[in-house]
Amino acid sequence: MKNVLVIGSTGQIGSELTMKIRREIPEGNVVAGYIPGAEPKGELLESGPAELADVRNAQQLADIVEKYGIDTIYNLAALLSAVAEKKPLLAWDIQMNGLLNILEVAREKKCAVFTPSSIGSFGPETPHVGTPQDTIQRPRSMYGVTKVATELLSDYYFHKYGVDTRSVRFPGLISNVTLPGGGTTDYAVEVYYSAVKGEEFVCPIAPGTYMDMMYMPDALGAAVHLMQADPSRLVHRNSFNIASMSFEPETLFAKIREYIPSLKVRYEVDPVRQAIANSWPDSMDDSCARAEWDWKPTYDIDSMTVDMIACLRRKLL
Ligand code: AKB
Repeated sequence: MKNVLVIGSTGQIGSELTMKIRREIPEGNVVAGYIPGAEPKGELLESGPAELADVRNAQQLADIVEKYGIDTIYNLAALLSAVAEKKPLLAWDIQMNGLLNILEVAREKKCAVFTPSSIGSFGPETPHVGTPQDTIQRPRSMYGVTKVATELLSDYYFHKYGVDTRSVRFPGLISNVTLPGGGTTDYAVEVYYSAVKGEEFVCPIAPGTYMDMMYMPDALGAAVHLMQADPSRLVHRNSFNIASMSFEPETLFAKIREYIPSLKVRYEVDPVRQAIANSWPDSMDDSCARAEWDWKPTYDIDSMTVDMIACLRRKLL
């Protein structure tokens, strides 16, 4: 991995992943791909090249890969679960037609491709506790449908054409740099902002709803580490369960109150998000990722909370 294209570089994951790869591979070209209206700014813009990279424009992608000699593509273009339910055709266009364009460019130019999957690739019939690596995947949301299809299409390009596709199923990601938008797990980010700003938090997810969550530094580590893993050890490719913590909303709120006792929360459950959350795993079994490429998270709910609050206090106050 030397010359890298990050598609969706200004999003929640992309904004931090692009900077991490630039720091780790200073001799490479790490291109920040963006779409109009989501242009990179500040350090992201100044620390390396940036190019318009709309996944629906195959020629644009091929030109970037050619221009920079790209060997690895991180494809982070996606509508998250709640917004994909409102715009299912657009979600399909970005997530599936976009992926096909990327995989075709990768086949022709011999690039490796990372396209994240998600806990959203599971559905109501999936075993919810200790969700196995290989199990029933029958999601009922458009987001989930595109994530299962992403896994299958990525494996297809590996088996049929030898394209080096790899992926993880991300839990809800908690971060303090760029806000997520339109996800089911967003509450677990937003509550930290409310807590630090001293505002009441209105929670769209009901008490008692367990979901897998992860702190962004662990998620970024997984995305980089998997693409550098020894391919001869990989039994699976698209996609690996990865896990670090699983909690219900009230557990997170109690943890934040250990540091900010004044946090006020009111529940106003959003039926769309709640139905999606109910269909997702409570906790995934990530033993295959641990065995095949030594996956190991570093943060738990306590260390994440300490770091989130410290970072947001510096950013917001
Ligand atoms: C979402 O909530 O849609 C995402 C996800 C878990 O994939 N954060």
